[in-house]
Amino acid sequence: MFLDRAVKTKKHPCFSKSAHNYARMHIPVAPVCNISCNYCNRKYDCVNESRPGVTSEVLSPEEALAKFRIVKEKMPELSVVGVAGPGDSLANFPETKKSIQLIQAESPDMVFCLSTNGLMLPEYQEDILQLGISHLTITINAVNPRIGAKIYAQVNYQGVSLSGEEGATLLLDRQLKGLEYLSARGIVCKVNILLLKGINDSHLEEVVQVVKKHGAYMTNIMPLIPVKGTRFEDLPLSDGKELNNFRRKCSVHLKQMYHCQQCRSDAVGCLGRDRSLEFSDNYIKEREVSSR
Ligand code: CLF
Ligand code: SF4
Repeated sequence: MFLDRAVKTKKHPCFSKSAHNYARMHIPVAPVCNISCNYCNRKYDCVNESRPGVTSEVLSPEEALAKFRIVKEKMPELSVVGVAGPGDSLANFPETKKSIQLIQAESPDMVFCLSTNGLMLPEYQEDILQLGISHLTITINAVNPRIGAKIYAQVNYQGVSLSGEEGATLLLDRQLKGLEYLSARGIVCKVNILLLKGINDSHLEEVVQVVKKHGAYMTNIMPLIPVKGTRFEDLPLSDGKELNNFRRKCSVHLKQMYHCQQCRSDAVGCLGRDRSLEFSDNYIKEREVSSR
């Protein structure tokens, strides 16, 4: 099993920089979210894995399968199918699961990948293993609930809404439990960390060290792109140099990602060569009309 994952990692452009000629496809089947991050505006895609200000279409599992067929036919280099929003993949688990099952039945050779805030990981960890998902991204911005309380306005779990340190403690506990459980069983886990200046910037190394202890394969420190109308809209920006300095500092502890594109939740193509618009619903409809 672990060998199989190593082979798949070589075909995953986010986890292996040398896999840059392979393409990934996001299926936007997960519109709902179960937490409230202070940098998020739910009019758009989940900022934890996406460029803010982008709104992606939402597809049903059957529509995702239909789109997959079109993309696969036109893009032989397609190797990864991922669910990265536009909300949280596990807050919409029935849709996420069904989409993966439908695509897997046709193309068992695909690498399947999920991105999540991690709140529901312990609930779904067995399903994740059984579904044959090999790669997982969890966003963990803090490993200290005092810092987490500044980042998460609300954590909604089993019908109860928690805030402050109580919410941040619950979220962290479940993120780390899921990370540890799945890493120990061979799932290749990346941890995304948003660099929030004045909030978690002096805490990044600690986050990296703790997630490493719980089995993370690599971390991806991402710049925050502030979104209007959110509590963090006025946080200072980080330039590329500062960001890479943080990454280099943390690389002493764990492998770092330097090539993240902060893609949309309906991204299609190789990293840096996005072709999502070409496969968007509107574009396909327009092409059908003009060919009549
Ligand atoms: Fe998508 Fe994320 Fe899987 Fe990649 S993206 S769910 S791990 S297949 Fe990749 Fe895009 Fe960066 Fe994400 S470049 S935002 S790290
Ligand atoms: Fe927004 Fe993503 Fe945070 Fe949910 S997890 S509140 S979608 S940034």
